[in-house]
Amino acid sequence: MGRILVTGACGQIGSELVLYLADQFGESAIIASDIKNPSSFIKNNIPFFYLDVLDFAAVNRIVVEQNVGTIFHMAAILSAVGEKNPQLAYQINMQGLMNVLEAARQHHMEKIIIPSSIAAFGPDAPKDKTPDNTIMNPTTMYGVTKVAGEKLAQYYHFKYGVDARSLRYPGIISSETLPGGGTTDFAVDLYLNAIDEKKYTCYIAEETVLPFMYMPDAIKAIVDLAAAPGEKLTQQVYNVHALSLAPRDIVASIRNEYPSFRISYDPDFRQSIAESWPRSLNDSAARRDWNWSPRYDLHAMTRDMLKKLKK
Ligand code: VAH
Repeated sequence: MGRILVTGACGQIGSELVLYLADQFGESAIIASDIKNPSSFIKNNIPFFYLDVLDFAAVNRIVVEQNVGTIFHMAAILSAVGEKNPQLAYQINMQGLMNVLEAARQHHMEKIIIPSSIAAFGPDAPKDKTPDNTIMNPTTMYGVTKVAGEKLAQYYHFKYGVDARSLRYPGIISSETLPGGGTTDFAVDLYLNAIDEKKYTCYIAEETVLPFMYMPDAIKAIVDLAAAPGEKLTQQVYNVHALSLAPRDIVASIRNEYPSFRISYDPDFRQSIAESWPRSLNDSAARRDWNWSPRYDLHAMTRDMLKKLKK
């Protein structure tokens, strides 16, 4: 069994995924990599390498020299930052993925896990219980790279037999690492400002419903998809769903512990991105094929978030 490489390991999901994988498989089985300072992994004795996923030679070198069998490819530019620099987002999200898939092909790696996103859907997809397979006309460069990335991974699977697996994440809420420039970052900002007893101006309208997932469930989903026996998988890309929440739902939940939490709403360019996405996803295939099911409801998430952020 080869070692597990996580790209984008300093990101919101990557940083918690690395710690979870090290706990499951042992620190020496994991290689964390990113282009940012890896402070937490050094403390946890997890091997860290500087890795720019645009550098194909560097990706190949780390795969060969470190005996990598599985890659969790978390390095990407997210939706809001991507709209500020669409060309960079395309370059990193597409060429980075191509480099990882090519390394998997050339070195016959065991599997590649690639997070996709609800951003792969556009305004003309069904808004509620969006199916795995439907109209996909994303209106952000990030969404374009997610749809294209899903198709590229499927090509590498059918043409070369690469075991590439994807799940479409909703907005992720977490306490350990700040989100990296997504449209859904406001959800984490709400908790942080409540803890600091600061008034928060939310850039998404209070009634705008989006799919969300608490980080422990997001980690469970990607690790369970990776661990699923290949013969159980009937598709390569899976919707996963947990919570459908509007800002006002999260605020109400926070006010159970912080009744004086003050909020105002001032939608910006990210409002139109949010409105182009589904409100909920049909994840029946993930539940059927690899037993997906979330554990956290809104109140359990809020209690755990506030407890962790207070530390
Ligand atoms: C973003 N957090 O906002 C990411 C995610 C569904 C949203 O892909 O871009």
